[in-house]
Amino acid sequence: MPNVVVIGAQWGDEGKGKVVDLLTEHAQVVVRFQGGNNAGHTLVVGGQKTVLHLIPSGILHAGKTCVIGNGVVLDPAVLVKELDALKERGFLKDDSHFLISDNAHVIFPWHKLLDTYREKARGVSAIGTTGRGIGPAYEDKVARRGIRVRDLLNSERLRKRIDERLPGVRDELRELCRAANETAPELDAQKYQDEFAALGDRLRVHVTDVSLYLAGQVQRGARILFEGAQGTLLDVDHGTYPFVTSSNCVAGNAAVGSGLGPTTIDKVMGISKAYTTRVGGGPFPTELTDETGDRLRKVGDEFGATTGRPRRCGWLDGVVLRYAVRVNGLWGMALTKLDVLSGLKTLQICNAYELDGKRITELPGDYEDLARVKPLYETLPGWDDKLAGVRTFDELPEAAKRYVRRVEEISGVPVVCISVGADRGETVLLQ
Ligand code: 2SA
Ligand code: GDP
Ligand code: MG
Repeated sequence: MPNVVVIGAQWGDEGKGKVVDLLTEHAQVVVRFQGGNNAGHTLVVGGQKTVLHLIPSGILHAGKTCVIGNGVVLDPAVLVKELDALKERGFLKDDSHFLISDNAHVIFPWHKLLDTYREKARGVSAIGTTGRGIGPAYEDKVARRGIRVRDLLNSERLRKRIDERLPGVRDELRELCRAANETAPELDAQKYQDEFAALGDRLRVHVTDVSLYLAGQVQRGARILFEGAQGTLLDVDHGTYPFVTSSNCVAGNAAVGSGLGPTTIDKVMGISKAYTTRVGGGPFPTELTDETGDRLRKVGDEFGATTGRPRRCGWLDGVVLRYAVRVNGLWGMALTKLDVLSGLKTLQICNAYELDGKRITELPGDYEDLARVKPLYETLPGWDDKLAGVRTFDELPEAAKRYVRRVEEISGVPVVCISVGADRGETVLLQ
């Protein structure tokens, strides 16, 4: 296997965790390069479920190195909890198999407060964030006032950074709380210093120059797997702005967020569900607010892996997939949750939109236009057979084969993997 980037081709939760876990067998290093613990990546192995928020989805494989790149925003308390839980279960025996970039930015409690109060202030136009402080932490990074993992390793420097940042945070929180008729929470610099310096001490053994480490691995011929979080349509540049997350989720950021050059990347694999989901606000042309949508949510167990929020569900959107192919340079697609469609008499795939009476086949750039489009569907026959036991393409019912082939035609890339259940083994490999 060459160096592969795994990217969500929709609005996240496509099953990236499952696919990365599966592909880790053929890699030596797995890297998260953007996002933070807004992500919820679910792995099921032998019926046992693991939900990861920060640690790369290769962690269940002994002997592989999992890496958090500079592009991630890191909540150290969440990370320590995740590490402890995995160690308790017997994973991560060797500390040198988990590395954190010294340049990754840190999420502090005030980022979460700002996230929550800003969402409240937005009222009906709230983004529907996960409340994990992701946006405010990335803002601080870009504003050149962020606090990085390297700062946690020196308590005095950490205090200096906290003292520099807190006055501005206090002002903004006071404003937000005044508007919400609430009392602004107290922010205690000493407490933050003590708490985060202790977390820094705990993580110190894992912290390193990740760019340098990865370059050495590439030189040695190790295969690197890059694990995207969220999805293409949540990308801050290429997604349905402003209803997006605050990082670049597309494949190009795998290089920036890990400190490797783009020439390191050989292939980009997109992950798409056999239908579509979205959590949070923003346009979603193929959304189903009827009983079919409810059925997809129930059968697909579509609830947020981080917040538990019900996910919005709808038909597969081919316009979105073609867009994801373009902006990520996808080589192939893994099609997940095909089993969830079993039992539906007919299936719909959107292949174009109607906007102001005109048929369009590309995603409109303006989210308000996207909110107005009417999806144009083609109808395909469904199938009744349960798919969980299927392991080869030939074993699929004819209607399911036809559905997969149509996805390939519409998206323009081959379906290289089909997932028919949450478990690692419930997979059909086509290439
Ligand atoms: P944020 O918190 O600032 O990144 O939120 C901004 C938007 O990005 C969406 N977002 C997500 N969408 C799908 N899945 C995500 N991870 C969790 C999961 C979500 C959950 O795996 O299920 O548990 O609710 C994720 N993270 C961010 C978010 O909904 C906003 O629309
Ligand atoms: P990620 O964020 O892209 O890693 O995806 P999530 O873990 O948030 O959501 C995907 C959900 O679908 C998880 O609960 C997975 O266990 C589950 N899942 C993944 N692939 C399949 C599949 O092929 N069939 C079914 N039924 N569930 C799946
Ligand atoms: Mg998820």
